[in-house]
Amino acid sequence: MDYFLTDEQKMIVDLARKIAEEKVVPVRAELDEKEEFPRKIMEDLGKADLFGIYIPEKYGGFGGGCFENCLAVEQLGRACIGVATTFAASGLGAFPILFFGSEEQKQKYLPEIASGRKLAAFGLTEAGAGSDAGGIRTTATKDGDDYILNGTKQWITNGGEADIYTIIALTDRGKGARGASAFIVEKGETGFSFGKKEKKMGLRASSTRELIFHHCRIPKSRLIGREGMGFIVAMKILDLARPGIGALSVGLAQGALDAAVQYAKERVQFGHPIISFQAVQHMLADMATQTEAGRALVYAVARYIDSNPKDISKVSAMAKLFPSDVAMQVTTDAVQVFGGYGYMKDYPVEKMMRDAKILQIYEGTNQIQRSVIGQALNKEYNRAK
Ligand code: COS
Repeated sequence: MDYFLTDEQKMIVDLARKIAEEKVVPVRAELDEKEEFPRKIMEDLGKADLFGIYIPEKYGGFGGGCFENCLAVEQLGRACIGVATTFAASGLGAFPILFFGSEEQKQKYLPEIASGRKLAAFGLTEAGAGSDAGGIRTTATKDGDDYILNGTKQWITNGGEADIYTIIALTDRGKGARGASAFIVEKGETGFSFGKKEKKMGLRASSTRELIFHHCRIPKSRLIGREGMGFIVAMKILDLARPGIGALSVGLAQGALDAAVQYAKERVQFGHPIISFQAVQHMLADMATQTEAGRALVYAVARYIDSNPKDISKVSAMAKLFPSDVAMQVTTDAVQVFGGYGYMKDYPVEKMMRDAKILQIYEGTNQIQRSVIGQALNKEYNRAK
């Protein structure tokens, strides 16, 4: 399909694809096996200026938007979503500063993130606050010109590896979600440490770790926006980031489809390549159709978001929900096309199927996405009455 990309957009695709094929594919199985953080690959992405895609030129970026970011993420996801998630999570960590930060905060942090010199991470989730993001308990107590943070964030992507953390904490416990505020915390700050590194089913190249705040004192200049805006900041940046998970999903599905088609052409049974059998062809046809439908949805939503519409929650949830369900189905079917070989670690589809599961869980489970879409429909139809 031709999505009528501009020359600059084609360049992003080619660049990300080259790095994915030359730097990621050869090491992805080893990174997965050793649960190793892809530091060298992040440096390569930094040198290629890919971390700056969505950051305005005045802060050292390329000045692109959600669509350009999705194009890069898709190509990385095609090779390994552990690597692609590491890249994308730095964007998620940067978004609160980019969209809600002061000029001073943008000037201080965005050039470092755009160059890839520093990775960012976003800290919202806690042990008791996953889907119920408003249930966080980490506090930020005002003390003179400072805030003092206490609490533990859980399952934070890029935890321990990132240098810049955007954290949602309660400045007014009595107000629940409306008492939440967003802050910037830097690695190495006194009272800020990292807990256990999680051992995961998939996405094993990506670091997932606890962030522990114990009387962590930060200056008040690190508050993003105003006190009480934290929950809205979190919801809005998740709206902006969810199509990126859709793009990761499309990339993964495409990677699994590519592997399955290639294998089906080579594998001979009953005297013929298995791609000549209708049962296999129909599976591949469904995989290809679903993947293309996911891509078309992600591209359309990302382009729509870049037109700065007022409310993107519903379409953003759709752009995460549909492609991630597709990625789970397509990777599962890819293993089926490979048969017994697909279940072995010798072929990439085994890892792809393990990796796919997280796409239906992180950045809001697919049940939460359906709730967001359902609630938006309810509102729209109330308005229409
Ligand atoms: N954009 C702007 N404002 C939003 C919003 C959005 N996308 N979603 C909610 N809000 C606002 C609401 O309008 C409401 O404002 P008021 O208090 O002024 O009325 C406020 O936020 C609370 O909204 P709501 O009552 O809908 O919040 P809930 O606690 O019911 O939670 C969900 C809403 C479930 C959508 C939210 O908790 C969520 O997204 N959970 C998943 C979290 C997640 O994705 N975690 C992944 C880890 S982070 S990588």
